[in-house]
Amino acid sequence: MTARLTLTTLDRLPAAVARPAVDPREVGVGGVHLGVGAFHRAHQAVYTEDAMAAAGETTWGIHAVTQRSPRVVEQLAPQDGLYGVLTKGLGGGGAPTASMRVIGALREVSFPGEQTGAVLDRLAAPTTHVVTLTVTEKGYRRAGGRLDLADDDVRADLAALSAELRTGRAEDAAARSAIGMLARGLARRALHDAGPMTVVICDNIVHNGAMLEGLVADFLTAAEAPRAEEVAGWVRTHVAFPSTMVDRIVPATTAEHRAEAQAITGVEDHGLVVAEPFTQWVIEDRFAGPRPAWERAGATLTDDVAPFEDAKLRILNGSHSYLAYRGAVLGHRTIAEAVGDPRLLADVTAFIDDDVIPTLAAPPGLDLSAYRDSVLERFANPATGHTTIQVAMDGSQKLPVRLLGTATDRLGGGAVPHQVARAVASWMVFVDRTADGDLVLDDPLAARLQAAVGGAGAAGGSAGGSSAGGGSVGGGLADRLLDVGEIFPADLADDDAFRAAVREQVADL
Ligand code: CS2
Repeated sequence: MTARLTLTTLDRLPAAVARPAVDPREVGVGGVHLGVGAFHRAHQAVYTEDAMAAAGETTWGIHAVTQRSPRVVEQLAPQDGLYGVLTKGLGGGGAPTASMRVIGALREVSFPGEQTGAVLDRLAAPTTHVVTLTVTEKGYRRAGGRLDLADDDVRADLAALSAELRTGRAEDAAARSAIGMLARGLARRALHDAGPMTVVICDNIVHNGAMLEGLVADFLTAAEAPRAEEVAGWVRTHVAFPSTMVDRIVPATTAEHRAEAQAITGVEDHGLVVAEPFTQWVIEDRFAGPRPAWERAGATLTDDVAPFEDAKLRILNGSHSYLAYRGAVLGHRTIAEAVGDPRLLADVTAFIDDDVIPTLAAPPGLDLSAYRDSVLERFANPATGHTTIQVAMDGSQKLPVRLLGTATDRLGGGAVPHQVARAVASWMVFVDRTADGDLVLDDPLAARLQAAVGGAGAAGGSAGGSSAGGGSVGGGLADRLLDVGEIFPADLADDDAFRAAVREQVADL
């Protein structure tokens, strides 16, 4: 029976395995994270651990909250919160490399259900100074850029907050949304006047800090209780919401990854995450109170995140989605295989050069063409095994951030964004193929999209996809998906030049 990674077995690991930078036994909780998926464990938690080591601090341990299921708690709690990061790179000559380090920064792990009270108390504790979030684009429960007050989970969290504000007594009903957990925690902090807090959003969303601040304000404004405005005022003056750009490719962990890690460590690690060597974190230098010395762990603090954010979301993430959809339809299982396809490499390079870079202001010291090359080189790393279908998830949430802003800017500059149109068409053809059942559409709008595609199909057979769709057939698919208002803003969907370009590209694909 193979031993499991725990504080006990930690000291027996082979020398090749890097131990936690700070002894987890010495670390106290100073932060909360909402959405403890693989990306958090491979990114912010690593920065936080290294920041503690660099600054000789032990007060930035993380209370990590999973969102959707208790699975991560079941993985980490029996391991004293410990997990490994398996870094998969390419050495000289292209030979794959692998290194293992164990992270000890997660000191508490909880699932909102019966542990909501513990999370809210952590958010309200004077010793907690930062909250980070990675709940994915769809996790913020937005509709039209604002908080979706018709969302059942949001309404349930609002009812819980209203009850606490009315009675002044802790209301620990299970949190049903990340935004609800956050807003309820900040409200409890306000009621106890527990000191300033900085909320650091780490999701791929444009101007993410301001977006989240607006959602919290929407939530508190919607609370039906006498003290709601007092709490909203406290949050406005005591809580900062800096924007950030986060970057590290973190594929889903597979059984092969776990076997590879166990061969290195000699222990079972149910919380293992896998990542590329590259990592970057750019944070707006706007904090309400104390924070980990993240810059001493390699993060960049800046007054203006926007150029970094725009370049990353539009060049890296836009290309990622483009390769994912084209690649999946053409049978490429991984991003590395997709970018290794000369047709797709030519398309994605033209996308970046012709349509994306003209819309960007280069961040200080960054050459955008060199950045393009570095991104495509990272995509070509086969060692991570990052799959096209993983990147293809949640397209309805990702397209506006990664592709449509570029299209709007290009049109505003008087150009027809044919390359962006081809990327959007690639997504449409992918959606069409999922309606056939040979590809999986994992998207919060899946039913809406497949109904639209089915309608397109009814309008004239298989519309797009691998078929040799003619203009009218491809046009049916393009028209019906462009009319999905939750994705395509009216000014873009109604732009005749853009619609024609997308129809043309769907027919061509
Ligand atoms: C990817 C991102 O799955 C996806 O949508 O594009 O997770 C990407 O790997 C990260 O943003 C890289 O920093």
